[in-house]
Amino acid sequence: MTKLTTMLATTATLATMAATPVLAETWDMPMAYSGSNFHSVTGAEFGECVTTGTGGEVEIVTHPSGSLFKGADIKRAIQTGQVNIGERLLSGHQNENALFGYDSIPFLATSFDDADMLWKAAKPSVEKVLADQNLTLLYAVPWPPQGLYFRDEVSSVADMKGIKFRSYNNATSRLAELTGMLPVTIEAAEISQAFATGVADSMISSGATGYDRKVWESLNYFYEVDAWLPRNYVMVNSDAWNGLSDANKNVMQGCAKLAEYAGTWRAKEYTGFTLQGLRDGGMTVAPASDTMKGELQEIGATMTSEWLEAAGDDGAAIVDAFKAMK
Ligand code: PCA
Repeated sequence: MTKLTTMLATTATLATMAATPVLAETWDMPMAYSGSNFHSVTGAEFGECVTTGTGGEVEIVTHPSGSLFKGADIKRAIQTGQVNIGERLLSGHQNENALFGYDSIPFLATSFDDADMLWKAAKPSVEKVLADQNLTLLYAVPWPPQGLYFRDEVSSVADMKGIKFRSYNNATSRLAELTGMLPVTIEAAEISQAFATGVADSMISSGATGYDRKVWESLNYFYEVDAWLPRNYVMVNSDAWNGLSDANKNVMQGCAKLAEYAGTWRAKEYTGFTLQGLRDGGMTVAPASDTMKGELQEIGATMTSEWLEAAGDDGAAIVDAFKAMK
């Protein structure tokens, strides 16, 4: 070959190499809540951001409504590498580690701003616990404030006695016990059915979840108690994370920041919108009576001391750091 043809051949080989795509990976992302829920919408946008940003090297495909794994199974699926990424309400794992329940302490952080400060205070400890479980945290988005749903009117804790209560974590089960109700744990994806069939007649949750699940078909009252604002967390299996190129890690972290911002904004917008949706569906939406509020505050104080006892020094440090920020 002449010098020129050798050069041309080499250039052609290099061009082919450059055009050969790096092997693309598909990451399935299980999510527990319905596709129309704002967390799921945010997750889908996050997935598109990563897919585009990595030039298709990492394609994220979301699976909402608990269709790939149910809420309770998502964390384990990520930990064990059955999937590389997923979203979960971390307080659902409070029985594993009390720290996971830091965002469900009644009346500690009752507004978006306070919940944000509490998250800043808790984040380093939560990230450490997750890292020990082979999980890397990407982003977290709050739910709107938690209020009480009932089929029938309730004006004091005495009225709650014996009512079947749908719970979604330890804190909600404990709240039921302390108010004399009967807790039954049910995933959000299944609550419409549970209320329609009388398996449960009440719950604590956001206006958003009641709206998504059209609970006005069965329940009639929503009392705004603003008990806490729990979060959903998007986590990655740490082995999968470590296997990414630095460039792709940067893309994912950038997309995660955008998702956290957009998701939080949506949660705020959705608060008023969904409460109006409950009203339009025929429900009475109102603040709790002063008696009920006072009684719930007392129960909240009991639950706070129980949590502090379970969460030890790390828990106390989170609450102290939060109070120092306020
Ligand atoms: N909705 C979720 C958790 C908190 C919320 O507002 C649920 O009810 O399962």
